[in-house]
This record gives sequence, structure tokens and C-alpha cells, in this order.
Amino acid sequence: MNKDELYMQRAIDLAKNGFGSVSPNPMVGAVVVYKDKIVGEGWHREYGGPHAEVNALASVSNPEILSESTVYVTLEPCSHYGKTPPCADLLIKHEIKRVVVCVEDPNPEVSGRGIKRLRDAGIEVVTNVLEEEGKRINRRFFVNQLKSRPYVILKWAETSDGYLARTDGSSKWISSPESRVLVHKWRAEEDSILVGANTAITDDPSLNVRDWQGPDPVRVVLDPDHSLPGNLKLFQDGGPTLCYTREFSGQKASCEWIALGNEYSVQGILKDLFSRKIGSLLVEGGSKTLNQFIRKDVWDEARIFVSRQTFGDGTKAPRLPANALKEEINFTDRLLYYENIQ
Ligand code: AOF
Ligand code: ZN
Repeated sequence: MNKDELYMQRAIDLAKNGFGSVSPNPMVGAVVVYKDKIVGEGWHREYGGPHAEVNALASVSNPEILSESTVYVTLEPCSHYGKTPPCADLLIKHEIKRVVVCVEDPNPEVSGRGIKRLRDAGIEVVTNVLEEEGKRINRRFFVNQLKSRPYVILKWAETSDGYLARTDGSSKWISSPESRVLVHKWRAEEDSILVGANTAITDDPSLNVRDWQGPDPVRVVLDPDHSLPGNLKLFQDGGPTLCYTREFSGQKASCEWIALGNEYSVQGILKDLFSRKIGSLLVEGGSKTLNQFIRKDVWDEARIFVSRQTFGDGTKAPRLPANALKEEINFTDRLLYYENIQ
């Protein structure tokens, strides 16, 4: 690692402190370096709050050294008025000598303009330092900006002979207790969680976070025919639940019904979720719902538990392209990570 990469790694580590409180904004970290010493650090702490550069510059005790300093930032400094003024202008105002950027901001309001503004002001700008990691930590934000939809993670558990459920539905648990703890961690990490009506009725899941510490995701249920009974567990705890249907035919459950009419489709639902500032979605089944996301090619990541059990018969688990498999982890179950990079 060269010096620029070393300081950028520190900025990336700081950025990660924003996980869970900045979505749908990106996680961003910044480091100020003067004469080979870190003299200031900051990160974007919460959605709507000051950006990383603002916090990093404010942490420098002697502002006079800024004109001889380098600022490392994990995302191109912004050039627009959002909820906060442009960070590029702040860096120019303080006459920063050099700015090192990890990755360009995909937000169409910025995308290259922040870097151009700095260069036009005579600041030396270096780009694409640890770019891959910068994109990876903000993969949800990149999908949000480039595709105008939430980042979609598919999750399921299958038997070693490739089944999701027994034919008679008597097989709620396939994965191990350890895998289930991991699922609760994942729930706490995403903005929303989705199941189809069949799963909501057959499994009667709560879809909240119990075996981990963290916020409950917004629950989303696909119910095209408006057939969900009102006594399901997910309607009992008063937490937010969005139920998508074609035509609304009378309130039956304590949730928000959203009737999409002819717009009812996986894409229509993702569009509506995104308009509600939902930046990520964990799809927990069942087979019909998962296959819809796969068929329409609207998924970004899949996390699949493969248990030791065999069923011999039942509902077949979905299949993903073999070249999308990125990692395989062995613990009580096998865990397969797929990525859908287009
Ligand atoms: C930066 N530094 O720390 C962040 C940036 O509504 P606002 O004002 O918070 O602006 C949000 C947008 O600003 C966001 O979509 C992304 O393009 C950029 N985020 N930029 O220079 C930061 N968080
Ligand atoms: Zn900014």
C-alpha cells in the first residue's frame, strides 16, 4: 500500500461508522493530512446531517494549516445544494492543497462536477484510490443512484438436494439455529424485508429482528389478490408493514395497503419503495416471489443456506447462474454468496 492508499483506507474505515444511520445516503469518510500526519477526521454520521468533509475540516484545531494539507475522501465531494451546501466549495474556501478521491459520485447531480470544480479552482485532485472498496461499501447507494430502485438481496435456505419446502408445507425450518441468527443480523442491516402472500400465510413469520440488536426493517408483503387474513403475526405488533395489491378491496389488516392497478409488478413495487426512501430490500421468499425477482433480473446479491438435510421431493429451490457465485462459506450450513454484476 502506498501512502495515499493508507490514508484512504483510514477514510474508508471511518465511512463505515455511518452504517445503519445514513441510508439512503452513502457512507462517506474523510481524513486531513498535514506533513505526513493525520490532523483531522470525520464521517457522514446521519442522513440529512453534515457531510464527511465538513466534519473532518471542523476537527482540525489549527485551520491555518489547511492550505498545506491533503484531504482524503471516500466519495467525490458534492457540487450541489442538497440538504447541505456543496463540499467542493468548502474545500475551495479553505484553499486545500490536494484532494484524493476514492470514487466518483454516481448521483447525477454530482457525477464528475465536484472533481471538475476543484480542478478549476486550481486544486490538485487524484482519483480512483481504492476505488473497488469504495464502490463495494456503498454498493446499495450505487444501485440506488444508477437504477433508481432499492438494492435487492435474495435470501433462502435449501436442502442439499435442492428443495425449499416439502410438498405438504410441513417444513418451516431448513437452516440451522446459527444461520437464523445471521438472518436476524441481516434483517437489522436493511431498510426493508419482503415476502409473498403464500409465505406470509403458510409460515406466518413476524419478519422483525429478535435474535440480534438493531432496527426492524419495514415489512413488505406482495398480495396481488388482496387475500391476506388480518390475524397474521406481522399485523399484530404495530410495526410498519406495506402490503402491495392490484385493487384495494376493503381494509382487513393493520398495514398500509398500496394498490398499484396495472403498475403491479416487481418493478412497480420497487419503484414505489424507492419513492419512500427505502434503499435496500431483503427478499425472504417464497419460491414464486424469489423466482419473479430472478426472472426480471432485479436482484443484486443472493445469500443461500444449504443444509445437510434432504427432502427427496417438494418445491424446487430457485437456480442462479453459476458464474454469479462469489464465495462459499462452511459452517453449520453451507452459505453461498452470489452477486449479480451487470
Ligand atoms: C459528500 N460527502 O459525506 C456525502 C455526500 O441531501 P444531502 O445534502 O445530504 O446530499 C446527499 C447527496 O450528497 C448524496 O446523494 C450524495 O450524492 C452526496 N453525499 N457527498 O461530498 C458526504 N454523504
Ligand atoms: Zn458533500
